[in-house]
Amino acid sequence: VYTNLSHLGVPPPPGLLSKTFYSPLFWTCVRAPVPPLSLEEIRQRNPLVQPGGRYRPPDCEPRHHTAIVVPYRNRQTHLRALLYHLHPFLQRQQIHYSIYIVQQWGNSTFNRAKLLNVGVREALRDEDWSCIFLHDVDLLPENDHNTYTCHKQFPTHLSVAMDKFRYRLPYPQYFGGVSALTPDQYMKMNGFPNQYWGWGGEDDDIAARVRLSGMKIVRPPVAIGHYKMIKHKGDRGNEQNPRRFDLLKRTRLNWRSDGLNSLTYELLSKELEPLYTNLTVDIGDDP
Ligand code: UD2
Ligand code: MN
Repeated sequence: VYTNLSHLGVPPPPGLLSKTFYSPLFWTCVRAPVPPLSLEEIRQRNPLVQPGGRYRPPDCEPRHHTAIVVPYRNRQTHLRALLYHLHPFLQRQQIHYSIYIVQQWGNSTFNRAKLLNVGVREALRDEDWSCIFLHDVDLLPENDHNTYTCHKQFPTHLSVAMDKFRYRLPYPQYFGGVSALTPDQYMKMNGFPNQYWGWGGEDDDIAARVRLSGMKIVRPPVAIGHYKMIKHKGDRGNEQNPRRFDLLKRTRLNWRSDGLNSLTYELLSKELEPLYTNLTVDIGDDP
């Protein structure tokens, strides 16, 4: 059912359907990219969030237990925007959750997938999470119907419609941005690759692992999986990885030996900050 919301001054999503008639679910809200608030002000707005960025609905027994794992280095304003939006969003969904920021220590080349492996392993030390979300720091969910829960059988890709890609899936196997797995699904595919240093490729490798381990990717409807990506330039220390195409040719050979079962790192600190659990980790460098 498509509704005309133009009388409310709600703009239609670009590039989708007609200019005047569209589902109200397309945009239940539009995220302001960066909130003008400090971490302390965000904390005050979320009085029920416990140290470590943990929350449990006070008035019911939650059916979902979700760890949010964010690969991170030097993105302070994006982190504030994420926390500002995500905490109220998850509380409205009545989820028992915790937010983990996995911070790569030092100046070595950034390695998103390895940081995600570390985050999953450390999160599972804390709790028996029923679902793990892998979440870019710069993506803000725009539709409350996009529930942060897992599919029983298959890994989920959530960020199917981003403003960055004009609210469309850029290509069918695309798995970047925000995804979710149960611990069982994660183990079944031997986690994520550890060998992708620098930008790119690791998301396609993860998508390939899903298929190679006998699973498939499920997605919410385009109307639901709406995200804003905060505009940014490439980071220093995360330059395009020229080896990504060669690595991707070998996923089929490598996925069983490179991943969760070959993961090594040193956890330098774990702090329960008011709005998130901060894991600072030495994951080594591009050999
Ligand atoms: C795309 C994918 C992303 C990943 C990446 C390739 C989207 C929306 N996302 O993101 O999932 O596959 O391509 O590696 O298409 N980060 C830091 N500090 C850094 C560098 C990276 O915190 O110095 C983290 C942060 O959480 C960021 C994520 O890594 O969101 C991905 O890096 P990006 O945002 O620079 O890459 P982008 O937007 O092309
Ligand atoms: Mn980004």
